[in-house]
Amino acid sequence: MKKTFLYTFILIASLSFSLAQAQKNGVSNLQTEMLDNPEGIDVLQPRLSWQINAEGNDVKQTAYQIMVASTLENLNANKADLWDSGKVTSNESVNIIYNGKKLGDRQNAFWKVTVFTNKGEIKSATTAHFSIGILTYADWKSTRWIGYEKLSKDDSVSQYSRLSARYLRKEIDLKKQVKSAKVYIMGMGLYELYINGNKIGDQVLAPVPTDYTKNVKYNVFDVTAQLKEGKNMLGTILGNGRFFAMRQDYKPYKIKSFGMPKMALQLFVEYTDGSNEVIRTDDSWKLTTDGPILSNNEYDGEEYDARKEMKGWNTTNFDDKSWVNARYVQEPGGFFEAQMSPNMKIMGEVKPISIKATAKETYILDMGQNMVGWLQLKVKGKSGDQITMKFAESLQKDGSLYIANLRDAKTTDVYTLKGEGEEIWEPRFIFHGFRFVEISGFLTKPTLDNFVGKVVYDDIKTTGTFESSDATMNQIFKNAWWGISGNYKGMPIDCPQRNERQPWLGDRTTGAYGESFLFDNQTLYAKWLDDIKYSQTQDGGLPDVAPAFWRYYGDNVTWPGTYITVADMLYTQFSDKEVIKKQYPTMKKWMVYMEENYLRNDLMDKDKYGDWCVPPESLELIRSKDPARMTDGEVLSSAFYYQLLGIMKKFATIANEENDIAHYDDLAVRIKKAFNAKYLNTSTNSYANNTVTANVLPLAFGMVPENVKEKVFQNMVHEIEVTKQGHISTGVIGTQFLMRTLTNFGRGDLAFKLASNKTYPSWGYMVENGATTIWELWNGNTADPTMNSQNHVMLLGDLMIWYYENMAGIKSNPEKPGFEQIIMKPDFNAGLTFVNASYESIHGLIKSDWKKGKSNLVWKITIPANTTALVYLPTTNASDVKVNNVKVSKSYQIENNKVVLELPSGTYEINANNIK
Ligand code: RAM
Repeated sequence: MKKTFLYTFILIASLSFSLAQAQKNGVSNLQTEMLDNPEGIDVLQPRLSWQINAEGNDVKQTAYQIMVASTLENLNANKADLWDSGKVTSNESVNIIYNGKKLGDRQNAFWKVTVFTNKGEIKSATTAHFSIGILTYADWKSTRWIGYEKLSKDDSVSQYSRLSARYLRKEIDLKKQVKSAKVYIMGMGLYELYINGNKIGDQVLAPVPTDYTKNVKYNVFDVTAQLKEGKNMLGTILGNGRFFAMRQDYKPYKIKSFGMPKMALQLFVEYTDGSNEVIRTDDSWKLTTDGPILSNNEYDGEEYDARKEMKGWNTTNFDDKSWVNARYVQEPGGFFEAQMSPNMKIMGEVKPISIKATAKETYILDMGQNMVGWLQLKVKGKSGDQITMKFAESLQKDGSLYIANLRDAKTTDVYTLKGEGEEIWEPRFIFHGFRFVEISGFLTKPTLDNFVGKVVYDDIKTTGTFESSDATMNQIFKNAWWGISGNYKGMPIDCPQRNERQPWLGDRTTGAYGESFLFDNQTLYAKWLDDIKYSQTQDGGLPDVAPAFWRYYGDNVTWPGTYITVADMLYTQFSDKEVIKKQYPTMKKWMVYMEENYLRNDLMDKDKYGDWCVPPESLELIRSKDPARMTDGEVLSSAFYYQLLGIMKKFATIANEENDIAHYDDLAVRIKKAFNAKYLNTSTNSYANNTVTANVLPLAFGMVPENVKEKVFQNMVHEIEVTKQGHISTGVIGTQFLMRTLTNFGRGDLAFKLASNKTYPSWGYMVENGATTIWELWNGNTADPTMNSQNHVMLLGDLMIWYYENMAGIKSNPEKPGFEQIIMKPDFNAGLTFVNASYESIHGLIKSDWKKGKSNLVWKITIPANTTALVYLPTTNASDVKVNNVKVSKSYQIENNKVVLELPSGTYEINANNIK
């Protein structure tokens, strides 16, 4: 089967070739490899990107020519019947907007590009392909939503809601030979689709969750190869996901539910004789709720009775007499759109490291890693035997599961055997956050081979690697990788284990930026910005959780402001201007709403969470009540709002809304003035009650008057270094700016101390106490369990940004976003002796591998084709520097006692002596 799931609107054709070879042998020998190949998209003007992977140095694009054709044959014959851009003199290679003939519903397009460089011309040897989704509602009109909206006998709508999965089947008779076929499916909350017994696609827990009253995502698959002339069977299983919500009767005012699972599907078939047929959901589809999945609830787990398996239910050879006809049901309410962000997939496997017997027939399995996904089980036994698996993140002292921090999530899967030899099972519609599993029901001791952990997160590439001379920092990086990936669930959630798992905005304000170095999270976050946009109230308010599965519209600045900072991340890291243009009106509406309702005396007087989760005064506490540790809400919200005004000013230019700039400027001036008047104490050179957070925000946002800047910084350093003895005292807010601000003001060494600390409170303390992910609380091993997740990413703050930008020296120049220019300025004196890091940017692979001796530096770097880098060396003397063994003699600058080279693309080894 051809993978045709829609997951990106950026089509990247990667041209990999050797330029030297190209020039010698001519362009016909070039190898071209396509990275992404989606079959459909939801916009009429898709954006096209390509990467040039060249071996030689100094490769610059001078022009390009894009050709887009309606068939592959046309494209191969150079008949660009949709668009021939002509030769465009430009160095742009990412996000080129399609500008050809108007594309229509389900239109196919094939494209290729010729790139002209200063070293010769390159043609893509293969082609990329996309197709447009269903853009008009009229095309869905005669497709009916079907389902079954009754509870079966074991179902319940309760605190622990239970609902059996819905199985649907429909036999279709294709009278002629199939030329091509595509299926468009909306299966709510979660679906699995089969044709003639084969599962379509490798996605799991699809589609991505949304507020289904606002928008409903459809997935698309090319199923030409799965269909045959004659009888075929379509089958689907529907699970609950976020649709039929967990905790139905528990705080219904807070938790949204959307009803019972339902689906709509269209299958477009084109026959070889040119005729067409469309198969749609209607009430001739057969349905049963009496299948093996007895219950599926994201918080509580899945129950499966293999004795109820219906062999062949999704093939034509099956007797469905006991099934009923599906019922017509109400539409979910939201508009339908193609899913442009990735679904989840099984992204890896974890083999358990130990199994220990506890009580009779009960075992504790250790996966060796706090992971997110599920456990595959292999078992032999009698029909009716039952295996129960309960999941938790850690153990208590007595070796039993620590479940108090799961709150009322049952996190238990139950498998009932059919008794037919070796049985292999894994759940379909749930996930757990766990390292340990308590297993009961085995009659003889199971071995490690009975279990495999399946790692489930969004199908996105890991883009970053990082290794340094500090083992603690390296382990923190690994923990961050596990924590970030595990919490990608079609939206960024806060935690994967307890009865929460919500897409909290405040957890990602700056985190999303750090994450973008580790993962290609562009489409995931572009989707999330839509979720936030759709959750806006009529008057302009934004929630703290979006999609607003929990209705939290508390009006504050720090959590909803994430809408703007994440858009800024997409611009800086991925050069995405369209996202800014799209979201600008709703962002502005929120800014105005907050100003009109909460700006008093030029300060923003609205905050809800404070500097969430600072290290508290006692190790058992969740949140501090000590006024000396907490930062005034007005300080947080005013400083944040000030920062957002600066970002909005930048966005106004991108969105062609320059008229707004004067107001942003004026407001910023007023807020800064009022903020300093009220909170800056010029006798102590500190802000408010002198928490690190109260000082770091104005320093980071440029609010501190020039004449006291250095003094305020030194005062903050004193707080960290002396008062807190080199430890963190910030929560979710302050930690977002701490590491970069320390480094930018010249104390990278203190930032390094915080990053490599092993004592409380620190990230290293988590590592020392066995963490394999990042905790929700600095005191996560001792705090009250009612809010104490062991897999939460919000305390990472700006740590990952600091790893890349300040330690590795891989930073996108904000003036030339998307790494079109890379600022390579590591702090070589912070305390590390080597860093070896890489980042796959939208322009190609960037590498920074440096090693420091007593007075010399060896630095190997890779700069992708069509980009440049500003390379900062820790010496004032250019004659101490050699690039690829050649002394630097000209074309360099001196900036703040550093030699700065502007290097074109390529791979270099730089040697510097007498470094400072
Ligand atoms: C808890 C979690 C979450 C945070 C909110 C405010 O639910 O810690 O991550 O954003 O509080």
